[in-house]
Amino acid sequence: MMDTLRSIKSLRLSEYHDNKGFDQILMQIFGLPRSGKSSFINSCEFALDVSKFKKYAKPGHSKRGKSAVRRSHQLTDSIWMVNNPGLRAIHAFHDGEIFAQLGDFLPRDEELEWSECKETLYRQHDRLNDKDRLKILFCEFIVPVFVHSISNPISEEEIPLYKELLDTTRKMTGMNPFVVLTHKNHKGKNSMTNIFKGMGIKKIFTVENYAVKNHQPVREKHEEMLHFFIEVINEVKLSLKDRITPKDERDERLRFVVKYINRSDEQKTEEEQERRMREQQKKKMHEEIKKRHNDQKKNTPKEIGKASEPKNGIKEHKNVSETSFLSSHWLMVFIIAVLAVFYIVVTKSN
Ligand SMILES: Nc1nc2c(ncn2[C@@H]2O[C@H](COP(=O)(O)OP(=O)(O)OP(=O)(O)O)[C@@H](O)[C@H]2O)c(=O)[nH]1
Ligand SMILES: [Mg+2]
Repeated sequence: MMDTLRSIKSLRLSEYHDNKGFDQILMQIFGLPRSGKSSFINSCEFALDVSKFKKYAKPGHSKRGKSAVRRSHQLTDSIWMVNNPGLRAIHAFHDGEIFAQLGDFLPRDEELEWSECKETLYRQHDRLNDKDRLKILFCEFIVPVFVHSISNPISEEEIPLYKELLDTTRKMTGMNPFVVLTHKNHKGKNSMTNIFKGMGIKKIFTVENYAVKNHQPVREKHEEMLHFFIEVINEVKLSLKDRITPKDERDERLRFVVKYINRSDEQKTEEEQERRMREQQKKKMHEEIKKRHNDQKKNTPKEIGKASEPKNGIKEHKNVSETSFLSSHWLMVFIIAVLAVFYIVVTKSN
């Protein structure tokens, strides 16, 4: 255990041979309220430095209508954890605030309104192609860590929302989120693990956090936390091979977040366009029906006149000729009959 601890603490990402310019690992801790985010950060800190159990992680929430404060914690020379309390409910991520937090575009340790943050975000986005803009200050490799409590069951209907949140996080950060399941001793550990596996999550950790009332160091708990750090470090080293530069990645993340935020507006525009198209089609159909109706009206008197006439011209012709043929036929028979009677009368009288 001491060797593991030493290897974690001695990591210097800036000295790593293939670091692509990244010098920090930034674990972005996020999850629903009361999922155990603060306790997990405290437990991790404790595992790295037994002498230091912090009283209690400051609550991440703030006044209503304000953006939550993102508390940052430096754990080693190269490892930071940031507590992102922007996910207030599982259905409440579509405004994009949580992705702005995970992309590290919202200030740390400062309380700001989301609307103000959005303005700053847009200004940064507008300057993306500006050559004179300032150099970026952060060269951090972002590792998203989703914290969820086993005591908080996930219903069938909620699974797609969790999946969408985690998929979007993966698309933005380029890394499949790590999932930490707290309250390990609560029943339902296996089914919860399977739910996240079903969402495509590969790295799932179950932990029992230290708490204010219970922070006697326990070997098993410490090992759990250290195992988590080792897995994160290994994954970062593996992923570095496919990475570009910290600046380009940050720019890509910023484009992604702004597009995501605007996405709702785009969706609205698309819906409006669809609605207009449907209305136009309806109008066109209406006009056609009206036109047909008018045509029918115009044709009606003719049709009354033609009522006894057959509709098909050829048939009509046939009928006329048939009638005249029949009538001439009977006329002939009649004439022959008259002539025959006349002949009989004449011959008898002779
Ligand atoms: N039994 C047990 N309790 C835990 C565990 N993790 C957290 N808790 C308790 O759950 C409660 C919420 O934990 P927090 O760490 O404050 O959760 P949070 O996600 O930071 O909450 P907010 O900051 O309010 O969003 C606290 O009472 C913790 O002591 C755990 O693994 N096991
Ligand atoms: Mg908290």
